[in-house]
Amino acid sequence: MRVNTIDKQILSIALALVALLTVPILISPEKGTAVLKAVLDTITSNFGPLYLWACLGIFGFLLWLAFGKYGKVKLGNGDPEFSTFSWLALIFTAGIGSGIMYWGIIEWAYYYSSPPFGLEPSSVDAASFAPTYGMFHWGFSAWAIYCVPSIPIAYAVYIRKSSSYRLSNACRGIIGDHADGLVGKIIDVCFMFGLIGGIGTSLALGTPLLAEGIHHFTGIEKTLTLNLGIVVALMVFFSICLYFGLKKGLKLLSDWNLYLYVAIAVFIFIFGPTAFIIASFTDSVGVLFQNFFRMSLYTDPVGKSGFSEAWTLFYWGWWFSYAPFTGMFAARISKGRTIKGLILGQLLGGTLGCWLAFSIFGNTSMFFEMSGIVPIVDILQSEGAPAAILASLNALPLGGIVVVLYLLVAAIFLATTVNSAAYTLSDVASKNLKPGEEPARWYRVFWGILLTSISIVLMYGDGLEALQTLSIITALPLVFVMFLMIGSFLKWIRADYDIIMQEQEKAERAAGYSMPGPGRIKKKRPEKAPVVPKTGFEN
Ligand code: NM2
Repeated sequence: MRVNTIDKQILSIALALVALLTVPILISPEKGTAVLKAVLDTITSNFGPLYLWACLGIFGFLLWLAFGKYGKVKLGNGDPEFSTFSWLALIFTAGIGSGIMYWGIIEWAYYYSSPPFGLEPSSVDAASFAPTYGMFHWGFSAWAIYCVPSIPIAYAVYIRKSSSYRLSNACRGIIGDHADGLVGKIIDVCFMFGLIGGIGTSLALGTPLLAEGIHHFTGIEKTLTLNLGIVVALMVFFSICLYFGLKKGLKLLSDWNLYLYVAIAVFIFIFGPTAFIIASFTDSVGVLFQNFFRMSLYTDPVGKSGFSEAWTLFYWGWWFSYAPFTGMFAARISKGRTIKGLILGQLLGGTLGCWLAFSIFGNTSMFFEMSGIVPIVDILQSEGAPAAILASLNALPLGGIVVVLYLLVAAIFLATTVNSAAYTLSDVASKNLKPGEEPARWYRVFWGILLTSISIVLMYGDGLEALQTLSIITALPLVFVMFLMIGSFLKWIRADYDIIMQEQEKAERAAGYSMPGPGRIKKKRPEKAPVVPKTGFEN
């Protein structure tokens, strides 16, 4: 067993934090959840607005960056490694797990029955905000949270020529050599803590959905044992993949999963309530743009409905918890793209992918409720979200097949996300790895098991509330780390900008054509341009 590459310091701090979160629930689910709830209340009452400002601020910052002079900076020489389409697909599948299969269908129903802004439950106004809020929580400002870490990380690696994709390394502009010391370790632990919380949330939501499916087809009771069985089955699957490093197989699986996801969406769009989907989507876009700032900064300080804490803070926490992980991944696959391309690609591509789910799946389910075909809200309140999700799908033409495929996509989304998270965690909690060397196999499997075990504890606790708590808690340190990364990046780019542009222009002149990739710099065509350069947009 290879143990000399394990970073014991990082590992023990991360394990201690995990224990702090889970042991109280294990000892006493009620008291444990109450302790977490108390921590949550402290965070939301003191830092709630910070999460909202951070998300909006990050979104504004990215727009400024993309459309300002720094947007032209190319991260690394040469053409992008992947076509824009594959690049977007990779970013989407890394950052989106089974969560979208869950919330995409049912989120509207929560907002419809308990709407924001003091609206009447189940009213027409509530119905216009219901699908809009889902699109907001999975829209462009949310994707801004995902996108922001990718820029300093890519900058550190491709321009500052560092070999590490770690978060601590991307903060080096501000913290200097402390990145290699205790401060760096603390930052990396924050990253791990966040990812554990984010993945725990995805697993603890995805598992009951799969359990509902199994119950639906086999009649097996939905007990904790069934949930455990599913998590263990997933664990065995991850362990095999992680142990054998089945990267190619996993990539293929996740590609096909995305195609299947799109195919189901297209099927529902055509054979479902097409006119309603289009009308409701159109309405929601209008409502969202009209109310974007209202929704972004809604705290309800007097009414104290708790809407923002239960939803927007939960979501921003969840996005923040995942963001450094997806940022690291996006940085790895974005060499050769401009900052503008990286930003617009992630904001637009990611939003489009999520809106596809919310507008097609969510509006279909909403249509069934509104036209009295399936009482979705009643099912949600009496039997829970997974039952309401399956009831929506079942009401479609070929409902049985749609349910099976849907659950398959959810399971694979979950599996591929947990798998790569376990891989990344084992990498960050290692040291002295030679370039190209991978963490020990058993260590990868260990992280996979740890992640899944946490979700078991969470399911044992107090359901949705515990999850909402976990993501918000684990995200808090990351909000500060993100600011550190942005500061570091700005310091670097201010210092490097003139030299980068000179070199970029030199390279362009030598190549004799304008830069390829999204957001390419529009330059006059060279007089003679016999060969059309590859742009990366071909497929
Ligand atoms: N986010 C995108 O399960 C999932 O879809 C993971 C969830 C952070 C809301 C990501």
